Amino acid sequence: MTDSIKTVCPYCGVGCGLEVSPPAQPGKAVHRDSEGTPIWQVRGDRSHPSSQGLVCVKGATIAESLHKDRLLYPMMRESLGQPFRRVSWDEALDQIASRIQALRATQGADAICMYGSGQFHTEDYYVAQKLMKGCLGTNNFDANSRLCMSSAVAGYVQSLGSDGPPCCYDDLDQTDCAFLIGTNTAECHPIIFNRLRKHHKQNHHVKLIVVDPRRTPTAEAADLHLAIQPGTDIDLMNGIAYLLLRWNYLDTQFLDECTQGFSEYAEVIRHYPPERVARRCGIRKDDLELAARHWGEAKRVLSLWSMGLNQSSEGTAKVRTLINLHLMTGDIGKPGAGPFSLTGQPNAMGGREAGGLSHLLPGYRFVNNPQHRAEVEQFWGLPAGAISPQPGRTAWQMIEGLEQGEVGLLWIAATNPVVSMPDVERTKQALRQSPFTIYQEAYYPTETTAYAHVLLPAAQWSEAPGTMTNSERRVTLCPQFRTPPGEARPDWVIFAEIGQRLGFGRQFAFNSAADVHAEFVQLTRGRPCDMTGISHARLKQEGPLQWPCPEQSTVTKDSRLKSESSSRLYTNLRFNTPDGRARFGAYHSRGLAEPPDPDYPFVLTTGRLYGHWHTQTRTGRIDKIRKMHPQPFIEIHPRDAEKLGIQEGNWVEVSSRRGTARFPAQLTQAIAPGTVFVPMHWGELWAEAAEANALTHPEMCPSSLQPELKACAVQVKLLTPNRASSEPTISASAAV
Ligand SMILES: Nc1nc2c(c(=O)[nH]1)N[C@H]1C(S)=C(S)[C@@H](COP(=O)(O)OP(=O)(O)OC[C@H]3O[C@@H](n4cnc5c(=O)[nH]c(N)nc54)[C@H](O)[C@@H]3O)O[C@H]1N2
Ligand SMILES: Nc1nc2c(c(=O)[nH]1)N[C@H]1C(S)=C(S)[C@@H](COP(=O)(O)OP(=O)(O)OC[C@H]3O[C@@H](n4cnc5c(=O)[nH]c(N)nc54)[C@H](O)[C@@H]3O)O[C@H]1N2
Ligand code: SF4
Ligand SMILES: [Mo]
Repeated sequence: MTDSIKTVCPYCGVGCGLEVSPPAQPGKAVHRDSEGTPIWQVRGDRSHPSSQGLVCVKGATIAESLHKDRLLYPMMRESLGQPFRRVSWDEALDQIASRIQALRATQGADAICMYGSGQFHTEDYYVAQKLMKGCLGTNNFDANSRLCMSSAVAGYVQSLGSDGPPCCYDDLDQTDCAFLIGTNTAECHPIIFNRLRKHHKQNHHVKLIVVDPRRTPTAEAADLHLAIQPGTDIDLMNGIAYLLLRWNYLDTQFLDECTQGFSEYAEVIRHYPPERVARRCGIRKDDLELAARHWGEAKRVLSLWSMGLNQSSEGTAKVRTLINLHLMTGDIGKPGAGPFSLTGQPNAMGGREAGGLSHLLPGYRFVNNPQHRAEVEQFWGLPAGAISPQPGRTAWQMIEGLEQGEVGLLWIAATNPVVSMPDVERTKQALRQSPFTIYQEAYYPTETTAYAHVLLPAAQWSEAPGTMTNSERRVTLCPQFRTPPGEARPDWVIFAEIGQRLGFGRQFAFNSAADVHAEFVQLTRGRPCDMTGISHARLKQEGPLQWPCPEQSTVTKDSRLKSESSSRLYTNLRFNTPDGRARFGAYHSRGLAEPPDPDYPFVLTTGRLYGHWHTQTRTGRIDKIRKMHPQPFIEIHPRDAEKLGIQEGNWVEVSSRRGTARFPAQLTQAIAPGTVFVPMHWGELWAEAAEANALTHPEMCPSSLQPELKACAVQVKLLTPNRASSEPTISASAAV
């Protein structure tokens, strides 16, 4: 088709290529959604190396949500609860700029916070960093990736010397043993899972191990499912390490030449004999031994993980313990092997590259490194000392800052914290105290709208050009192919407008997203994520490119040659540490931050469903997906249900020390007794009192500062009389 456009799916970190074409095609009926509105047609892009033409239901239906319930104009109000009034962009931006100036003068720049998102383009991230960390001089920029990837980042940095998943999707076809831990890949990264599943089915020697307290669709496909007790991952992995050591499956040459710290680790794993580990994890000793046997015997072990490891009060330790296993057996830096963190959001990777957490600077740099700060200050044309050496507030620390009156302005963009933050009641209470909240969003309303003083309409994916990097470090250009509705503007343009109003004309004189990108990649020169060879023009011409991609990297027609240079990291077995050796991390598990007790006897875990995306701002507006997952629910084991007198479909009330929610019960053997599961997708606009985060707590990993969204203690009781099942409702009246 001549007038089709290639782009990347704006949902998950798999980053599938999409090919879109306009609603009206010559000689064909106009393509419309179920309500009759003409919409773009979407299909998989066969030429995209990451997905080879495949898409899941979310990517396939994306066009149905883009035009619905959009935020069209800037709006403002003096205080929460009042109606918003429409204002011009000039009025809104002038107000914001003068608020910022006033706060800098009275409370200092650290009273200003921005909370962004892995759904930004890299260009948005970069301009936001420059504004906050460079020009304002506060590192108070964090993103929802803090709730998502920060343990993976910390684990990679501490073990391998640098962030960056070392693997690529071709490894899915080349592994002998796939070890999936804390990831429901089948529902959350479906196109990766399809590829792995195919390889597994076609090659009988290939083993698939899944570690998850729930028997998810991912676990259903496994040769071995280890249904461990929530939070016992470190015990399990140290137990596997114990057996690898005992059975002598070590790669001693790799250990000697490429690693450091094994003897301290060997001291720790001595305490993990199989009987003890099996008991702690709640699994059979035979199964534990089988897992270790599979790992030890495989020539190439590929591990995949996501939130089951990261969202934990010991997330970094979990990630490092997994990396330890790879270091013991030398399963890294070669095809089919390696510790592969699956990124959740479409551009969480780009955020890491552009400095999108409160301790990072662009180009995999750190704010607490004087040389890194000096390099960035110089490049931005700012005086020495312009960038603060202190890491800024993390997502949750911004909430605490509001509570303490230390935050005077919170700018939220491309995330819906009133649903997705832990302890959402406390989050709402803190937002009610916020002197000035700016919310930059594509849709209206969302749950967070009710807590904003200023609403800024953002142009979303398809309406503004930019780039995104997927889990395998592959950068795809997302061209603009639709007109933004109303007065919506690209996120980076809004940030640059504020920068200019604050007197940084030179720093924000960008004419296009391509300009922003060209400047950003200069800051990656010589860094692990070198992208100086990537530009909008080259991406347009050649298609997606993987980093590292330094400037001199030549255009080669032979894609195998091209991928050999960048598809895997550490192929020379030199890591990014000062001595080039990877580091073992030796940890005992500290267990859950809030273990169950007689008052709150169940462990609640939370997560995702195949069709819905997070807080439903898009997928809740798509009929097909609403029908697929019509309402929230709680999964409970039949044995627990029986004790509580709960039958299938009964309404139950779930309470933690922080809040309460209500769900119809789904009885299933797929969850272990003592554990219950609730999907995270239903905020107060989509169902009554069904918020997973009404229950969760913000206790975090001391290293990554990522909250433990995967486990809290709850009580469950039958609600009588039974409430009739209420249809999910959407109303704009989120109370403040
Ligand atoms: N359909 C869909 N796909 C998505 C998203 C979406 O909203 N919807 N969001 C994207 C994003 S941002 C992310 S971060 C990813 C998340 O992708 P995943 O991490 O795969 O998804 P989750 O459902 O959050 O959690 C994964 C699994 O962790 C398990 N788990 C809970 N506690 C533990 C534990 O202590 N140990 C272990 N080993 N496992 C545990 C849960 O039972 C759950 O099955 O998905 C991405 N893809
Ligand atoms: N209990 C529990 N809580 C969780 C999790 C969990 O597993 N359990 N997972 C956590 C994780 S991993 C994540 S990633 C978060 C996700 O949580 P959120 O980030 O809150 O979820 P989204 O619904 O994706 O919110 C993105 C928002 O950005 C808007 N948007 C889309 N495109 C654009 C754009 O281009 N510009 C602007 N300005 N706005 C745009 C969307 O309309 C939407 O409102 O949730 C976290 N919270
Ligand atoms: S797997 Fe992820 S990137 Fe691919 S189509 Fe589905 S949501 Fe989009
Ligand atoms: Mo995420």
